[in-house]
Amino acid sequence: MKFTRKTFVAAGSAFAIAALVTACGGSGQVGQSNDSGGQPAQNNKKLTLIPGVQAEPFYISMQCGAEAEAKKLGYELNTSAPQKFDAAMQTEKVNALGSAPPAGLLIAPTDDTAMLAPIQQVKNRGTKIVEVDTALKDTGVAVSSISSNNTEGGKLAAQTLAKLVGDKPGSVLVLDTIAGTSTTNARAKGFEDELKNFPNLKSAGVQFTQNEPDQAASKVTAALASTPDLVGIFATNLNTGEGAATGLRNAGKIGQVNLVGFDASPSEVEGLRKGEYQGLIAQDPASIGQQGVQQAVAALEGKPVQRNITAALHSITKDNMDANQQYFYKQQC
Ligand code: T6T
Repeated sequence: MKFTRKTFVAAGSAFAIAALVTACGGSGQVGQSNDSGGQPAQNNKKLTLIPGVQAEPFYISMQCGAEAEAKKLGYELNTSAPQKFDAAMQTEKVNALGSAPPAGLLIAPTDDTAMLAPIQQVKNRGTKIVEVDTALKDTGVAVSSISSNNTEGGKLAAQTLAKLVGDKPGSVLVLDTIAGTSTTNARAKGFEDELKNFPNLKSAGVQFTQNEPDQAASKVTAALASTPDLVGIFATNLNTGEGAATGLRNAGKIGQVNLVGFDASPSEVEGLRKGEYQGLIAQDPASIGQQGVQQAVAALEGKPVQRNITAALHSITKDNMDANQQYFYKQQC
């Protein structure tokens, strides 16, 4: 069955609308922040952003949105990014905030459990914590969390792949990053749950890739060898997508196995144009950074804070990509 522009745009619009409703207070709780971790909040007009990893277009775009908003609100925002998407490396960055931490910390925890203790320590010194993108399992630490609806994004990816494949029977592989990454784990789960609604499609399982494109490429090479009826791949983020495209290219299977990716990095966008991907689900990292700053500042200034904010997702295909360039991620602000 042909993958039509109408299908994707329609699904994407419904999605963006749902996300907007939530962002406007649909499921978020609004309340006065009185959460200072037992100490008075700092009042040094300083914010720090600790993303998941350095020099990666999703987080660069988030940083651009956060910096612009901080400037507008009269705050200074510094970014301190780990070299790899790794909890130990991110813990070093958190610990380096030391005994005089910023007033607000925007952080994308790389592990939903291992990052609890270091973040809690910063909170105990009076810093307001805002989660951007990923989140801790413990919902009592952050004053606010801003994230895409990742479960719904995974479901949308399954519906998209099912439409691409049509009635043909076959297997579908999911490439996740690391166990404990709240976002990609939710995307994989949403995808697997939704896949059960398409009886012609069988799950070939979820493979972890440690968020390394090379590992994603190898997993695809192995799956092509072990699963001759492989008809689709869902890559849960940009690194898994870039690796999957490499694996398909190396095997001469581009276009024969449908690839739906998450995110819209320059390399993924180029891959979509070339036909390596059949669909991308773009997030809005700049808006996640912008709203993260707004919530941190609201908490610091004793204004109402929204506990959960859902950022919009946008479905992009080759047909509609030129009209959706505003959702492509940046390499620099
Ligand atoms: O997909 C994003 C982000 O949402 C996820 O939590 C980790 O991977 C990315 O940064 C893309 O590489």
